[in-house]
Amino acid sequence: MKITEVHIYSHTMPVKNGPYVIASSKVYSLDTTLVKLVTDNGLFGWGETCPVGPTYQPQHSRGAVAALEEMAQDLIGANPCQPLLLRRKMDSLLNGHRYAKAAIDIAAYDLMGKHFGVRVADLLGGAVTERVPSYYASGIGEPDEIARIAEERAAEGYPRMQIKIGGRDVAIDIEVVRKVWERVGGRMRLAVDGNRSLTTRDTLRLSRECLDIPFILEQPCNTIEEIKAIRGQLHHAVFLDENGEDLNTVLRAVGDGICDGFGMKVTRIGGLHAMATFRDICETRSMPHTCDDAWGGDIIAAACTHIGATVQPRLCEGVWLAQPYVEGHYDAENGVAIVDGHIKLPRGSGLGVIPDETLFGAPIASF
Ligand code: 0XW
Ligand code: MG
Repeated sequence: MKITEVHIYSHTMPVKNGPYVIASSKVYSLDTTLVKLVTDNGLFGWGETCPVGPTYQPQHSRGAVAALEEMAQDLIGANPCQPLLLRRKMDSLLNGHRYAKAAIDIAAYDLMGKHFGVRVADLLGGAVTERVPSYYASGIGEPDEIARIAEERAAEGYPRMQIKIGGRDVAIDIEVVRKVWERVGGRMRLAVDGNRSLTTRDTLRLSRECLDIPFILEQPCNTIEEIKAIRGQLHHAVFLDENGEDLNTVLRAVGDGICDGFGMKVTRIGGLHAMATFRDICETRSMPHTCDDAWGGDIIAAACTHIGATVQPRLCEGVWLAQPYVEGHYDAENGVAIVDGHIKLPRGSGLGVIPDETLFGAPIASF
């Protein structure tokens, strides 16, 4: 099987009940980039990448389009059933830009699954569950409001909630965490995510003043060095998210004992092929982790769910989807959704999602 056509689409997704506010971004609408690969046997596969605005990570939507345009012509003729060789080919065409390469990688997995008549989760090693746990990310808000949201999500069946903090007096963040714990303590596992915004001083205070509350502290400070400096004084387990930029950084963090787990993004690490390697590194060292992306529609949602379904349940911190913040689906029948805090693994071959491409308009570039 050979790639004969590459089409790139851009699609705007307004944030439902927006803006979505985290310490590093405030977003009202996101531009997602979709890729359709067509092969010589008449199959097609879809990929997607959608940074949550330009300041969450050093990635942005127009960067994704430019990187894909840089590589696309030279991907004609490549075999999508060889994701390792495809990655090496992309690395020979463009340095870095894993988040753009991820869209090609995801489309290749979709194609491979369709070609062999199996689900992407099978290609990634096999699903251990048909119902993947999700988690809810709150956005930054006032203590009573976030506690109310937590109560609702616990009642819905979410096993975990991520409380966003940062960008203000840490005393308010401490109050948020306390109020959430008072309302839902024990009913949901909690993560407290600073999205790189806290000083080491405020991180230490938060951990010290919430000594009695069991949460994991996600990406509190901007750099690995800051986190490393205070790690020994913290009372909470620490997960890296934004700092987990590539497999080499993951190896460093695991090897040096810098963290206790990861919030991981499929596109940041380079796609499903790299994500499977990440999952196996984490399993080797019993490191819990999420399988998320920063944002995206049904294609990203399906990719995250397929890899999430292959993670050992004791290490699976959940699959986050933007779906609660997005109106509608690309695929009206098989769209990926969170129900009772969990996500059903799509049934069809490949990703199991076939987008209605009329939603995306004409491709912005075709090769
Ligand atoms: C909650 N997320 C998975 C989605 C947002 O884009 C940010 C991210 C995180 O954990 O930082
Ligand atoms: Mg995070």
